[in-house]
Amino acid sequence: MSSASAPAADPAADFVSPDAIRDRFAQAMSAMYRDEVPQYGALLDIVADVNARVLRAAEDSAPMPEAERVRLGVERHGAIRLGTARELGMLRRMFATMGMQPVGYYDLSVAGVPVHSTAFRPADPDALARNPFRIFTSLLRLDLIEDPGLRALAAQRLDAREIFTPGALRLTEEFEARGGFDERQAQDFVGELLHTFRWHAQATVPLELYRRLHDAHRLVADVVCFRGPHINHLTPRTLDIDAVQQEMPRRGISAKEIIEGPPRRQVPILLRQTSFKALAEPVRFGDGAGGMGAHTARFGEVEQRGIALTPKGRALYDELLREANASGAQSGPEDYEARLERVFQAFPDDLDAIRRQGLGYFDYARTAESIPAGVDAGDLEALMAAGAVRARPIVYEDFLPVSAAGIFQSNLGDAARRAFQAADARAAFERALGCAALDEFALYEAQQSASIERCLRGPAAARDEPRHLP
Ligand code: OOG
Ligand code: NI
Repeated sequence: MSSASAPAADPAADFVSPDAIRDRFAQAMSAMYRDEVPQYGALLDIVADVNARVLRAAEDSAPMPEAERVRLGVERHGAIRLGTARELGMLRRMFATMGMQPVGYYDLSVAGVPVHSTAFRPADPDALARNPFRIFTSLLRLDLIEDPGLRALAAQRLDAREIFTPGALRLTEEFEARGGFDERQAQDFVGELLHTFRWHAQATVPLELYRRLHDAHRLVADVVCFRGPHINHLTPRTLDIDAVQQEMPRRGISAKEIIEGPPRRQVPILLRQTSFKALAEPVRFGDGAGGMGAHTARFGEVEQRGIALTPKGRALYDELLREANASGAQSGPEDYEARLERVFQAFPDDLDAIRRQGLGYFDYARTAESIPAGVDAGDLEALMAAGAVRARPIVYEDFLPVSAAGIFQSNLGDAARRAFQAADARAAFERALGCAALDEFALYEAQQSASIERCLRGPAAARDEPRHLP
């Protein structure tokens, strides 16, 4: 306690900012995964080359601002799968120390995968600009394992494990008590948390149980049979995913045939992703000198991000993707790409049309101190027309795991009952989380509204940098 005469020390002054901790954690995860999965390193090299080429080509016409270049260089997302409600609740508290909050709820059971998920990521634009590191985090749904005996065995295994180190648990409590980490604590915390996401070449179960769990679903085995939720991929962001796709086989990486998501366009929307196949890795089974086997979990992925869509834009996107997937599911990759491009002609492909039709989110800023005479300073469209305000697309910061799987099963029986069950599952997920997941649309909407407010209210934006489309 400080005495009445001494000025109270401001503990916040010594705290490392959550953005800085997240940045270090992201880079530590990337270094660890590069060590563990050499092909990830090869993919990073390809992405760095392709991005450098795209940036060079745009240098004269639309150079990317320095801050965005830096963000691009460190930008990754990863994915993990947890086993219990306690693990999810605890991880939410740990990610909070790094400014990562749960955004969105994804029900993957509609794609036949027994998990539901959220994305831990920074929520505000400044934090995203610093380092947008995201971890797609799934929770296994044991209730979807049909065999009650197997379900009980799995639950027992999961309840018996501890995926966090004592140090990580203690530091999280200290963070919550004091409201921040000092330099030493921040460093220790990153080191401790890293252990949770390591690969374990030793399974915690005998091969026979692994096989039974694997038969129920391979993700069940992936979660239940190991000491912790190994990171299963880390994904860099590219400015030209088609170029990366072509380059992968040239450097000995066998990519999957189709890029998931929307087709190549002038104005990228949402998210396009491609990956290379998961590796079969040697695993020792049993509690001691058990037998050798293999487990396939870890892979590589790359993505290109585009503009965030409004609910109206997203509905159009979903409808078009469904249409492209429905017609002739049997045809080959070339046919699919051609069909996708044809179907997506119904989605406007210039920024102004997307904006005017309310399909995407934009960040608005004034471009000049003064407004030309005769222009209504309270009319956004008039300001736009007069060149006094500009609109830049807001980048999509979230995920498309279900539509990426190309699966839309609207015919699974009684729709009302399914909707009810889905609501139940979400409530259980959020109880485990310890809070509601933020609504991604509300975040983009808030950013857009705040920017409009600033334009109508007042002084010019400090800068008007040319903006690279994501
Ligand atoms: C889900 C991964 C989802 C993405 O990019 O959509 C994801 C998982 O398999 O754990 O990372
Ligand atoms: Ni991914």
